[in-house]
Amino acid sequence: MQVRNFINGKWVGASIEKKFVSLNPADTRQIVAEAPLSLREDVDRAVKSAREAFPTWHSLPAPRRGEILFRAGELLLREKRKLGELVTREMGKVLGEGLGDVQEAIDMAFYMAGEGRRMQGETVPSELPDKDCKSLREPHGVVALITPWNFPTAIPAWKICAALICGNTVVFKPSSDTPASAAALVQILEEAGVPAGVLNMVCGSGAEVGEYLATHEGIDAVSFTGSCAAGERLEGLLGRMHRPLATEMGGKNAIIVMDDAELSLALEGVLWGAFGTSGQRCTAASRVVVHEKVYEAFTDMLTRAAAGLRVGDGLLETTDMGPIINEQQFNKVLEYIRIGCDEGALLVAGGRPVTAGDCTHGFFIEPTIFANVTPTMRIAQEEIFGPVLSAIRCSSLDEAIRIVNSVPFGLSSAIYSRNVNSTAKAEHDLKSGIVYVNASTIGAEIQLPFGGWMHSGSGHPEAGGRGGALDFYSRIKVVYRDYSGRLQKAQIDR
Ligand code: UN1
Repeated sequence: MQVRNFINGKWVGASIEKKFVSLNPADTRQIVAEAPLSLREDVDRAVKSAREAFPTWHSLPAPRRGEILFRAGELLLREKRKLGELVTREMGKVLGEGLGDVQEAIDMAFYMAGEGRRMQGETVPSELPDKDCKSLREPHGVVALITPWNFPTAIPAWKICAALICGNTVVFKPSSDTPASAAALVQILEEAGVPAGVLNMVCGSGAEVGEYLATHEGIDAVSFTGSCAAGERLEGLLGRMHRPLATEMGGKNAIIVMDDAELSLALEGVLWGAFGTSGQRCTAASRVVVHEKVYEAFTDMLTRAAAGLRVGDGLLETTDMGPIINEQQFNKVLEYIRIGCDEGALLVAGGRPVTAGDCTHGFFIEPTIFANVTPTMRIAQEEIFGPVLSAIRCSSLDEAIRIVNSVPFGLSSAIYSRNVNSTAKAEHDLKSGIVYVNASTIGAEIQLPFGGWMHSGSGHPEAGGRGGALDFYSRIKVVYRDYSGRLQKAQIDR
């Protein structure tokens, strides 16, 4: 597939002929797409096109913008199978998850379409007579959206749908690992009737075009999901420019398993959290903190179950876990497995690349579990973003919560327990943007805000719900209307 940039309603090449390739991580002999390696001039063109389209898009009533998103939802639904297969071929996650990725985009399109008829501000009473007080939502203008490869349809859709319904125009830079999935989403929005210039896409490297786009003078707000290093750099740069920025970065999510947990349920949850998407979710569980009374039994159960997971091409029905996205991540995960061994953790499952049979040409790693991990080891503190789980022992709920909270990240956490008081305490004391009770750390739904605390994000949650995406993609204007015909002084005339 040949991917092109999408600027001012046209699919165009970059200003130079240079391309990069997107490979199937399950079989790197297969090229999924070639995409343009854009230059700064291409970003300039995309920003200009978005700026010019802004006034008309802004003045289109939000319910009408919603109708376009609704059509996009219908088209995504129609193309779900094809798009899901593309996600699996390009990113590697198993087909069920590839389809789930598209389902999140469908849900978001329909949800944001409905927001076009709500888009609430507030109306409150004034302390003075003959005076109205209200707040309105206004778009920022042109927003830059920079997205990762792990949810190649869902995360771009979260951002694009929310930005558009609020009346912004968009310049979108997808991950270089997943340009084909990104282009397929943009094509659907084009077909749904998003006018020329309202949504633009520029492919290329983060270093060359990502930062240039985020700091471009024609951009009014930026949303970034990706690595901590890149996100923190943007936080520094954009902070100085007073430019609104939402960052969604790393995680070191943990699941607590108490001695009164239903262990078979916890087992399924931990496996799904740790090895779903090959551990390549910001919300993946990379630590399990287990009460000492069930520690041996539970880690044995986990070890046996992990060894039974079938690794392979995500398009095959027999596959439980797909590959790692690319060689760099593959080497990083293997490096962390070496670090875990060197730190003295006990490798009880996996730990090696999978190269046999159909896996010869892909980036496959066995589902890996370390036991006897202590909370301060690097494998228990740093984000790995792969199928590596650390099992840590604890002797009480308080200790478990302390361990979970001992990392600089705070995206998602979970507790398995049948004691209502324990789960209530965990819900209250766990320091993360999302807490799951008797459910895994993954599976956030789009109608609520999604975002992390501390190093996981800048505290502007995205996705949906009040306090989520609408608050980020719009800015508030407060209007006081005095119809008394005389000077009234707030706080004084009372
Ligand atoms: C991410 O990994 O960045 O909660 C997003 C989940 C998904 C979204 C994950 N709905 O796992």
